[in-house]
Amino acid sequence: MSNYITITDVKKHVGEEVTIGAWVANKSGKGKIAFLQLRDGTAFFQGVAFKPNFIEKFGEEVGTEKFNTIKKLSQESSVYVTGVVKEDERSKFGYELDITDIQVIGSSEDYPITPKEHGTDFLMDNRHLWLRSRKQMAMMRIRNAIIYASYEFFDQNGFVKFDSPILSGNAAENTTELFETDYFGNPAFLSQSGQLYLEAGMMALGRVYDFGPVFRAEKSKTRRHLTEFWMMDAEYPFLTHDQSLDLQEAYVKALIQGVLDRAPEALEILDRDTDLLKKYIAEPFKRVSYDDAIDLLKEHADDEDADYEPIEHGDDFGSPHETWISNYFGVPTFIVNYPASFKAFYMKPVPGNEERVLCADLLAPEGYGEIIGGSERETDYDKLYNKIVENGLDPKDYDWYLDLRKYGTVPHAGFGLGLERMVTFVAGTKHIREAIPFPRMLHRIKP
Ligand code: AMO
Repeated sequence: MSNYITITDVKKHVGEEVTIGAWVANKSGKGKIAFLQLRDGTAFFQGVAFKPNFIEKFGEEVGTEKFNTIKKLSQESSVYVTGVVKEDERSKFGYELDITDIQVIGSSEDYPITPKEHGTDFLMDNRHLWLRSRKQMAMMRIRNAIIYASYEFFDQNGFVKFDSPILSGNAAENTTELFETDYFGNPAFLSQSGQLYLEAGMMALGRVYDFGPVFRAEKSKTRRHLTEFWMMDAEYPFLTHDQSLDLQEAYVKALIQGVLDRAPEALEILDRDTDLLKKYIAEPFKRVSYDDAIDLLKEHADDEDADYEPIEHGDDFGSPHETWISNYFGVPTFIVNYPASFKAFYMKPVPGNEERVLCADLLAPEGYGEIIGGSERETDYDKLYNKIVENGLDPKDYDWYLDLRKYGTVPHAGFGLGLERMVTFVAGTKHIREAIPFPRMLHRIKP
């Protein structure tokens, strides 16, 4: 077999005979000619087989047999295909393969996902195969580019990766959304966020971050919720709340830039408006207080595009409120200083106003909803202890976390970004289920 290469590398081999391991995404042609749409994960590429060339090379009998093998290839068969790389201005990819030989690796009979339209449930049931489609591959490439950019950003900004556990003896966020499991006869919980452990890491190493799967037993059946998702969590000492928002803004911009740099083809496949993405990088994010946002919503309640329920100070936002606010500003928008009543116990109150906390949710524009939740943390032992009790939690479960306020407490803040929300936003897709290889949702745990 000749030189084995991947499809993206064909440009380095123009005029040479190469072999590519690939799947047949589609096939067409008639009579003496066959076209194969080849896919190997790196790119799509067309191969052309011409019967007379096979007969010339292999003789009538073997040449005809090989050509017929190509004609009979069914969708998603795997093959080693050999051919000469040619430049081809007509194809979008710019190259084509003049096929000179074929070897079938694995056949594929009655592949369920055909080029025709399928319903979402059907595609989700076949997620293990749906992942091979052009759009789904593009989603995974965007996800990969965001992960890469995240590691790069944290590394360049002095952060140390600090892995927090998944099995935990206490809740990090909200006890109603915990997945409980049996840990040798005692209850244990799947992590909802690595934050509390990161705070311990921060006191050892300064700036720290983690990136891992988290679990929320939320019974929400929305296009923004998963029960298992991946979170990038960061924690840092000695930054003010505003400086913390500056850092988050720089981080989100770096993630968007990372996708523009590393996955431009994926954005093109998904038909994403990259001018908008560039605008989010170029313009400052908006910062608005929770109370001002409520005033704004009340003021615009009768507008034609105000597709939301009436809202009062003290109420939490629903998705329609978030969508309206972010559309109103047209750039990612931080809503700061929410009421303490519906936020987590560890947040520090706004100085002089115990009812509001130093937190911020970052709302993505275009209706993609919240992508980051973050806050400055309570640093005082007694206040934190009381908040734990007020929230109906058992201080004994948090003794180690309270210790962090006993031994050299420092001002600190942090945030968590939901990877799949970010992927959905950057990719410009409607539903979060396409942003993760195998989504876990209220009614789906298979495949
Ligand atoms: P929070 O609960 O706001 O904050 O979560 C952080 C981010 O995680 C994402 N997210 C989700 N994504 C998909 N499905 C869900 N069910 C889901 N729930 C949340 C969102 C959200 O902004 N400990 C804090 C972070 C911190 O302060 O460090 C926390 O977990 O993008």
